Amino acid sequence: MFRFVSLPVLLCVVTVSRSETKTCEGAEKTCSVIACGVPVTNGTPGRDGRDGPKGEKGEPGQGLRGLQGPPGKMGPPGNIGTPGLQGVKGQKGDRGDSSVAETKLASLEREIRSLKSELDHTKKLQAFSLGKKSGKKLYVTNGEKMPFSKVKALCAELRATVATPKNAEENKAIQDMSNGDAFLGITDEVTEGQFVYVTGGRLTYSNWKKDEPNDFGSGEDCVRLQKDGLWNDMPCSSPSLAVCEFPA
Ligand SMILES: [Ca+2]
Ligand SMILES: [Ca+2]
Repeated sequence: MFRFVSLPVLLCVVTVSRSETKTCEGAEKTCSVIACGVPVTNGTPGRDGRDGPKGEKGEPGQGLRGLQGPPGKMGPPGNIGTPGLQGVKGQKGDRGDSSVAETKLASLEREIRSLKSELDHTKKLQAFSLGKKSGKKLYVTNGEKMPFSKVKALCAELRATVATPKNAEENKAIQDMSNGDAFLGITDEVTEGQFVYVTGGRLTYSNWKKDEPNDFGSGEDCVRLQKDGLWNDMPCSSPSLAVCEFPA
C-alpha cells in the first residue's frame, strides 16, 4: 500500500526573491537560505492495490514428522487367477479285492458259452424240421393264409421279411415248403406295372407264369408263388400263405 505523504523536500521552495521560485532539489546546492513551507495535511488512504504475482515455493519446513496412521480397510477380493499346472501323477494304489467280481464274471462267461451252444443247436434243429434253408436264408411259415398286409405285419413282428426269392434255388425252397399259394415280398403298389421288392429295389430275379403279370380285373399288385413254382400277380386282399424269411 502506498500513501501519499507530503515530502518536505519536494514541497520546499527556495526563496531567492519573491519573484523567483526554484525547487529545493535544484536549489540545495546554490541557495544559501532555504525556507520550507508548512507541510500539507495527509490525504485519505487510497484503495487497496491488486494482488501481486504468486511467490516462489518456499523451502520445506523443519518440523517433526507425525506418527504413521493405522492401516486402512481391507480392499475388495481380486479376480480368480488362472488354474495352476497339473500336479505330478501319484503312485499306483494297492490292488482292490476283486476276487468276488472275478468269480461272478467267470460264472457269467460259462453261462453265455452254454447258452450260445444251445442256441446254435436249436437253430440247426429248426432249420432241419421247420424250414428249408437255402444259402443264408431260412423260410418259416405258420401254415395260415391271410391278406398281404397281415403277412407283412406278422413277419415284421418276428424281425423278419416276407419271403423273397432272389434266384431259382431260393424260389424252389419256398415252393417246396409252402406247397404253393404263398405271398412273396414283391408288389407294384407304388407304380403300376413296376414290381419292386418290399424291402426296396427293383427285381433281380423273376419267374412269371406266361402272360403274367396281367393286373387282371380290378387290379393285381401282389405276387403269389404257385405250386408249380411260377409267379402270378394277384389281389393283395386275396388270402395266401404267410412265409417269412430270416437270415441264417
Ligand atoms: Ca398291378
Ligand atoms: Ca395276374
